[in-house]
Amino acid sequence: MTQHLLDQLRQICGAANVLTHDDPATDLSPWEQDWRKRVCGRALAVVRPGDTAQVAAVVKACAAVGTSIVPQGGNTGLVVGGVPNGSGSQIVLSMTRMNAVRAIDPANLTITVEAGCVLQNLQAAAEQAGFLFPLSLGAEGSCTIGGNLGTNAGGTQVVRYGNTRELCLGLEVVTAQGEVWHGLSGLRKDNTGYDLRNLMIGSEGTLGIITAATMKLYPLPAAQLTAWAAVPSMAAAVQLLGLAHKRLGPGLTGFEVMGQFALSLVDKHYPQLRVPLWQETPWCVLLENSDSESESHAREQFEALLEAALEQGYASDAVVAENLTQAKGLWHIRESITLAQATEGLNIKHDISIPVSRIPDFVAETDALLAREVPGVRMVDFGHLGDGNLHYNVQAPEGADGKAFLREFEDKVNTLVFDQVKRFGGSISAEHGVGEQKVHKLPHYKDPTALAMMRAVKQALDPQNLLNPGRVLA
Ligand code: FAD
Ligand code: 2HG
Ligand code: ZN
Repeated sequence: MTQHLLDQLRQICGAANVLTHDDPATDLSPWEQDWRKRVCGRALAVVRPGDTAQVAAVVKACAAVGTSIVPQGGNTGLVVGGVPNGSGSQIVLSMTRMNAVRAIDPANLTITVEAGCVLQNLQAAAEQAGFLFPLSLGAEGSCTIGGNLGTNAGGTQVVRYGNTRELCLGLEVVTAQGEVWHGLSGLRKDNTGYDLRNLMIGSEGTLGIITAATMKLYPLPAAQLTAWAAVPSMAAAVQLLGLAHKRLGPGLTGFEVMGQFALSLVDKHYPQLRVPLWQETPWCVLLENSDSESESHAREQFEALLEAALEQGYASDAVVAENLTQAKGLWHIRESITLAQATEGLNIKHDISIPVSRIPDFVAETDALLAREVPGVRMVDFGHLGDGNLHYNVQAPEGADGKAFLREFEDKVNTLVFDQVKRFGGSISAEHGVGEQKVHKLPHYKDPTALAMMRAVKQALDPQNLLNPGRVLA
């Protein structure tokens, strides 16, 4: 039966696009190993369709024999959602061959792309046409728009433009039955029933396979300035955020916070990046001001904001990048924290959200709790403060064995942090999703009625449990 399925898949996609372990020269680990190297699954085959009709035919062939499918884009996900389990019986449906830009509609301010389009290529296509596609994250050189939609990715521009969901106007989706939903409308208003688009977004490949999307475009700003500020406390960072909202309005397009230990890791592993100000302050903040008028207008506004912040004690020092190269350098430091942390060793990641106003108390209380319960633990705190979204990450004590630390403490740390998140009215995942990593935690923290509705939706759309089983819902 397996051989028959593989033959069918080869007929649909071409033999070169169905990779299996039978060929000893083919290494499937790039599709089987997750980015964080937490899990290495085993696939029956990696299938690489070239168009939507092929995706639909693959799903029909798999559904006929009950073979489950793991959709995969750039495989940069951080919660074990896009790699196969260890059974050797799942198909990885790699979308990266479907990477075309199908259309740009300048008057409608939209771009329609296939799901496997790499985010950076989508940004470049928009820019070439004279527009901004604002979704931006550290993995943009390899993550795909299909994966961004699958996870409802956030990134560093959410404070102004919203998550991937807010940037999407239409989807083309292959259902679990292998039917195609043609939903690439590009409409900003459509009240003809249930919002299936938003249901698919963030469903992590468990409800349908996204094959293409129509995304919003924005005018390119006339100027974009970046500043780096040293702030004396998390409370001061929150006050600085309020001031930036007030002074810059919609010009505030980025507001990131970075703790001293997180920056010390960048300094340790990438000294050539020259992290500014970190040694003299517990927190640094990265701000971005996008201006539709001119660079001089942006600079004037930005410098006035920073002066006021210094006067009011919300910042103790600050620098504004002089040019684009300097600005890129500052953003590169911020985006290097994940890699620096990985180089330091295995760690526990959190992508929590809390109302911004409560973050200073959350951090103070939870830091103290963890220090008490897990002696020597090192906190790698950073993230999208403008969205109330923190990467409240936990590194093993200096010199400890990472694997042993995870074995002993991962569940305990997660429970301590998630209980605190619940107490503070937050969410246990604001960005990376549930995947396999949080699937057993979700029932403890999600409203039970919401969870029951999620199960009913899954049962209705994918009754055979073919699409990414064991992810999001156990
Ligand atoms: P994959 O990892 O391949 O898949 C992710 C999930 O989406 C899986 O569940 C998969 O089944 C599903 N999926 C993939 N393609 C499809 C499709 N076509 N249809 C349906 N489901 C699909 N995330 C953020 O939100 N913000 C950040 O700032 C951020 N920064 C990152 C920085 C680094 C260095 C790294 C390594 C990761 C970062 N991430 C961030 C996480 C990751 O990049 C995002 O989750 C991204 O959206 C995943 O895209 P991908 O194409 O790699 O998807
Ligand atoms: C980021 O904001 C990503 O850089 C990754 O969401 C966060 O490494 C992390 O924990
Ligand atoms: Zn993030």
